[in-house]
Amino acid sequence: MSRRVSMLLRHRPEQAGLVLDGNGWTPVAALLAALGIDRAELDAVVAGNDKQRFAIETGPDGVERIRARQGHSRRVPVDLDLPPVAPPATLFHGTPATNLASIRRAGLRPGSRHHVHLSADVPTAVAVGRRRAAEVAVLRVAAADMAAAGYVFHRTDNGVWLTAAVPPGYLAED
Ligand code: HQG
Repeated sequence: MSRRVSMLLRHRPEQAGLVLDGNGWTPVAALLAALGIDRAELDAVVAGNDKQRFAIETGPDGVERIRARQGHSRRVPVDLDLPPVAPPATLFHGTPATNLASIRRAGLRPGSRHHVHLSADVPTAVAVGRRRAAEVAVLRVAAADMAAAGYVFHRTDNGVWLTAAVPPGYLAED
């Protein structure tokens, strides 16, 4: 059920006839109807999600709404409206070792998402890379240097760091 919610709120809302607003929100009631579950079941999915991927709040119109905190596909035109945040000196990115040659050439690219996703610590970066391969490389990103050069960073409420792209010159391999 959690995967299905991710799919609808981040990648393919139209699959269930959902419409996301410009900031990624959709009414809780619409999602419940699309999934055919009740509110208690949705609350359990949201609360039990290992990365706290979903946020529920009451919108300005008094209607309860839900969105994914990050990870939307580029094909879904969502602006999370997160403020710029000064990053720590170093952030981390875990990736399959087979991607390294390409990353050395091109830097980190957002691929099918809106942003490159960065981790605050090495264990988290390793876990992100492990989703895709057993042999993981962890890259160090000179985030404060990037920020000093004008690159913008955001941090989602669940601690994922986002930036548009990372040029090769700001990357180092452990
Ligand atoms: C790689 C999960 C070759 C990049 C995680 C990654 C994260 C390049 C893959 C979130 C490259 C894209 C995002 C280049 C980047 N050449 N490969 N130039 N630039 N790559 O899934 O960071 O569970 O879009 O290293 O925890 O793995 O969904 O990005 O391997 O927060 O909530 O291209 O997804 O969160 O893959 O993961 P992804 P990601 P959720």
